[in-house]
Parts: sequence; structure tokens; C-alpha cells
Amino acid sequence: MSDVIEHIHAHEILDSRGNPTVAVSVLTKNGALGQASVPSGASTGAHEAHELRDGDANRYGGLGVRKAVRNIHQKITPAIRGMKVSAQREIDAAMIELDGTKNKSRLGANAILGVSLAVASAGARSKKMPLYAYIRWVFDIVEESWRLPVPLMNILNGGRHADTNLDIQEYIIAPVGIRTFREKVRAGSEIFHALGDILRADKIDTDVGNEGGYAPNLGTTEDALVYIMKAIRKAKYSPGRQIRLGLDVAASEFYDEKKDRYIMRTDRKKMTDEEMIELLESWVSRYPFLSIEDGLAEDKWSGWEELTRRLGKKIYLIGDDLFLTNKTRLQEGIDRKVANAILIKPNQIGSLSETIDTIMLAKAHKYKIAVSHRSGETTDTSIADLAVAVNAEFIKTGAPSRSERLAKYNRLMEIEEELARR
Ligand code: 2PG
Ligand code: MG
Repeated sequence: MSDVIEHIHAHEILDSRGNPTVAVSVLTKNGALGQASVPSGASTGAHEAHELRDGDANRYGGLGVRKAVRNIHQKITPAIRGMKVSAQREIDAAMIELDGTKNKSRLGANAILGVSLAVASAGARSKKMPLYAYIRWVFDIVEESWRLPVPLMNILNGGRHADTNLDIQEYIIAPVGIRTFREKVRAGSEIFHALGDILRADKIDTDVGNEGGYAPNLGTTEDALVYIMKAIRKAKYSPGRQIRLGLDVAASEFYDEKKDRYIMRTDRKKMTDEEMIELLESWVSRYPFLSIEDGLAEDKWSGWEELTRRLGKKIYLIGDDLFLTNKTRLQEGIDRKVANAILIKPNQIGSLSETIDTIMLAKAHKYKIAVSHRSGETTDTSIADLAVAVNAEFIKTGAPSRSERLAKYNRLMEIEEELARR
């Protein structure tokens, strides 16, 4: 009985944007220490689990997380202290029950997820297993092999992740045609630097946005695609065969509900669902696309049905704000034949167990899995282990730049080496 939770400590730390977030340590009686910290989004979906902020304008502009920290110490700890650390599902269920709301607004999804991930980390330590293997074991995930995900690297940032003129949030390279994870990362890095050289030569800004990608002002949206194609070639990779493109349109961010139009300032266009679909189709026909995330706004289900009919056989259509790592939303997507891949962000739903449940539902219906960071990140690397635990096809964790992004890619390179020795 020595692997029971003895002590939990939470505190406020700062994330990659300099905003407060929750960090948690869980200690078992046998001395296994687990740690985790919680990320935070900017382009948050309207139906995400609730991120509890203090709202005290005198501290961090209201963004403090002292209430969430207090909830961990005063409410969650008494409820789960003494439980076996490997009883992950029971622990998550106990926290969900204690919260009692639909969107975790009482205790805060940031409080619950922080504990949930730190419990998994302590469990892995206690069992002397790497976290990826432990997650697979503790949730009885049946997979025959281990697979490293393809990194979706966001090398140009726009939308809510930069103060520049690009409406679309993320311009992604996916090194699908390159063998090992280590070489995929190398390709991503070389292309990232080639892009920097090209932009600099054109006297364009090479400062970076929230996810480590360059964040320039450009003439049109398509200029971004042209620059990326040039960078791939300059770095001596072949677009299409080795490197494909991706976008996170994050369309909800520039969708005007009253006008029912997508307002693209860069391209001076106001578009309907149909016109957005046509625009995406025209890019897919001219560039080597692998994936497009959130091509339409989060509640435009019939538009999404049409988008899926038109592009679902050609590329991966990833639902992020559309599905919110939420089983119920995903089930609606399955029923309506919408999208063919899902973005998985544990803090959208607020516990590791529910995250796994959504992944399992997606897999059962042949949706591809893309585990994802948030724009506000910490050096926590649990998503890297999560991606390997479930054999996710993709991981999206920013550009190969800035340590909070690299922490995940570096962890995956470490895992790849470890698996090769098994
Ligand atoms: C997204 C995410 C991560 P944010 O939209 O996919 O890239 O952004 O964390 O700001 O929601
Ligand atoms: Mg997104």
C-alpha cells in the first residue's frame, strides 16, 4: 500500500506568454514524485472546459490562478489523498464528481487536469515505467507496436498568435516522407531556418509569434504558402514527397456570426462557408497539403459536412474548436460524417481519463489522432508521452524554436532512442 497519494502541492507558475498557470506535484508514500503543469490557449473554443482564473484585476490583469491552487489544496487533496496513485480513472472520476459541473467550472479544469497529469507522472515513477508506457498500461490501451507521431510544425504564426496581418493562425510543415523522428525534427529545423533566411533577404520581419514560428506581415495569405514552398526547396527537401503542408485556419477566430461571413483582412475578403471551402479546395489542388484544421467555424456543422465531402478523401480535416477533445462533440461529428481527424488537447476537456476516452472513440471510428500543445505552454512534456502511448499519427507542438515547444520534440527524440533499445 505504499503507492498511495500522501501529499499534493500546487502553485502558480508562469507560462510561455508570461501568464499564470497551475503546476502540481504529487508525492506517494513510497517516495514517487510526479509533476505536471497546465497549458493555456488563446484561440479557445466556446465550449471548452473552464479555465479558472481569479479575476482579480490587481494581480496579473485578472489572470491569476490562486483559486485553482486553493481548490487543489483544500478540496481535491482531501478527496484523493490515500488513494492508490495507479487508480487513475477513480481519481479522475472523484475529481469530476467533486466538481459536479458540466464544464469543470467549480474547481477549474486547470486544477483538475494539473492533478490528473501529476498523478499519472507519479504513477509512472512509482512503477518505474516511462510515462508513455505507463499511460498505455494504466488505461489498458491495446496496441501491438510503438509508433512515433509525425510532427506538425507551425513555422509561420498568425491569427491570435501574433499581432500581424495574417488571418490564418498556423502554417505548418509535416515531414511525413522522412524516416525517423530525429530526422523529421532535423528537416523541420532546417526548413525553419531556410524560411528565416528567405524572409530576411526580402527584408521581412523574422521575430516569432506565440508558437515559435515567424510572425511577419505579408501581402496575402497565399504569400505564406509560397514562402514555405521556397523554404522547403532551399533546405533541399522535396515538397510533396518528403514534406507536406498543413494549416490551422482557426476559422472561428475571424468568423463574424452576425454577418455569417469569414472576414479575411489580409485578402480583403468576406466569405461564406461555401466560399471558404472553395478557397481551401483551390489551395489543396495547388499545394501539397496533408491537413487542414478548423477550416470552418466551430458550430457550422452543415458547412463541415460539405467540407468533408469535398476534401475528406484528399487530406486530413482536423477538428479542434469543432470537437474540443469532447466525446459528445466527436460523436456528433461521427454521426454527421464530419472531419476525419481530431486534435487532442487535454486541457480542453480537463482530465487524462476523459482525454483517453475521446481518443479511443476517435480510433474506433478511424479518425486520426493529432495530440496538441496550447499557444501558452510550459516545459511540461506529458503530451509527447501521451502521443506515443496511444500511437497518435500526429503531434502538433509548434515551430522547432523556443524551449517550451522544443521540450516536446526533444522528449520524443529521447523516447525514439529508448524504444530502439527495447
Ligand atoms: C490551436 C491551438 C494550438 P490555442 O488552435 O490549435 O496551436 O491554439 O492554444 O491558442 O487554442
Ligand atoms: Mg486549432
